[in-house]
Amino acid sequence: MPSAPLSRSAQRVQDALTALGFSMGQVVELPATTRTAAEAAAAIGCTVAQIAKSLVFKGAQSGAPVLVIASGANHVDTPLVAGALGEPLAKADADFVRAQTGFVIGGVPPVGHDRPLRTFIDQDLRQFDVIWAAAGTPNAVFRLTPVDLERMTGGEVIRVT
Ligand code: 5CA
Repeated sequence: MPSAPLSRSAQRVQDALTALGFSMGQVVELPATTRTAAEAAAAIGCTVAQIAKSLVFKGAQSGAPVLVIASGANHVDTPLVAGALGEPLAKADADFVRAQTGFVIGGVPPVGHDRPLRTFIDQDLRQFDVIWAAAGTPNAVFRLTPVDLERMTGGEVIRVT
């Protein structure tokens, strides 16, 4: 069965992946919600830990956005990220996330943002052969490897938990 065209935000992520040379990364839009890591894991049929969740924070002093891509099983310890960043982290609200990335919470992808974001990657994701990340909407995901994720984002791999 031919697949339906991707929604605009999901296509934007697909285009970013293609432009970055990750042509094997195929964005899929699922009938079920993938808004949270648990929902995404259930819809995909993988473990929650294999979901690369994209969390946006704000540098408390600079006000700059910070992207933390963490294993869905981990609760991010913000002081650990702050240590790597060099300033404390403040919470980002939904409007900040949308304004800084161009995507809504639950669909924030690791790449394809309006502008580059300082990015940190949870080292725990390295244990998996395959992981899944959000692709622009709360129904869209794509499959990748931890090495792909590190290469496409240029993110710094750190302990987050
Ligand atoms: N699509 C899935 C994974 S493929 C996804 O995006 N999951 S997530 O965990 O990366 O995105 C949801 C995250 O958004 C939550 O873990 C939470 O950190 C954040 N979030 C949810 N609601 C809010 C809110 N009101 N303000 C700020 N952040 C929020």
